[in-house]
Amino acid sequence: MFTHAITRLPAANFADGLTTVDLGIPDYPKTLAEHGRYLVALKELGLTLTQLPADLRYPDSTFVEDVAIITENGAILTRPGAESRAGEVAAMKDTLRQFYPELAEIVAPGTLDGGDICEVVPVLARGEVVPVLARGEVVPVLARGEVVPVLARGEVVPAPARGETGAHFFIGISLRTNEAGAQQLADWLATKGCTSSFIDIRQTPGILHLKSGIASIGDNRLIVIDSLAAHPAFAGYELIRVAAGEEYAANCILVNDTILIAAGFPKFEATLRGLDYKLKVLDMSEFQKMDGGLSCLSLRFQP
Ligand code: CIR
Repeated sequence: MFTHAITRLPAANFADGLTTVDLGIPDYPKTLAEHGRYLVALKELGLTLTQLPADLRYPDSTFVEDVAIITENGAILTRPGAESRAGEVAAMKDTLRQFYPELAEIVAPGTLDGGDICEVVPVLARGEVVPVLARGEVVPVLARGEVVPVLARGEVVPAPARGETGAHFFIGISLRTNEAGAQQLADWLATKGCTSSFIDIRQTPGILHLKSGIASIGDNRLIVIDSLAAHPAFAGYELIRVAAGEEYAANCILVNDTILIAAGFPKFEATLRGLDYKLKVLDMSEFQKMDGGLSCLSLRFQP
């Protein structure tokens, strides 16, 4: 359950940020309008927002996801892989300290962008009672990245051992996140009782970050683009494939009981509707022009 989110207003020079796509120059008023609707969506889902002011020094700074990772047991500041984004961490440090006085940091020579980090949403949260299921008497619970144990309905999901959350993280190694950064994060996660696996996307065409191509939506399901579907780390999950031509839609986010998806991807939307998910569909055209997606625009957490 998320109760808070940190966001940052797009700066007037948003169009001067980095991009690898050729979709035109973002329109600033339209960017602000799309961002505003994103904020409204988060508020409607019950989140309290901390909105950082726009910062003209950093045209990409609205993509706050890249500068910190927040887990159930603490937060860590990243060291962004793009030189032009390095200075974005300072403002996030000041903000996050209010929630997490002990902040860890990725240090040189490691680089890491939050867009490369995907936390697997467990099927059921710890302490929840296994519900009556339509499909049978048992439910698999994700623990440490594996589907164990199988609990009968009415049982309570076991509490983790001291210091453990049992959460699993996929860590993308990309043109932004190097092996040293990935290893630092994996080591830090291990101190929090979390597990991780590395997904090398350096040879995967068309995606900047790991989460440009996958998303975790709970229910033991992963959204995945075709070129990542065969990765052994994803075996054991039910894969929801994104149709060719709709790859951008893979970057969606589960916020409490609702999935936020980008507008304009009808096959993907129909797939999720067919699976009975509650959806909010948001126009993301201007952010797509700058390689940004729904996950990039906020850090969502429960302090
Ligand atoms: C960049 O290239 O860094 C930005 N223009 C886009 C960052 C998108 N962030 C994300 O996917 N987490």
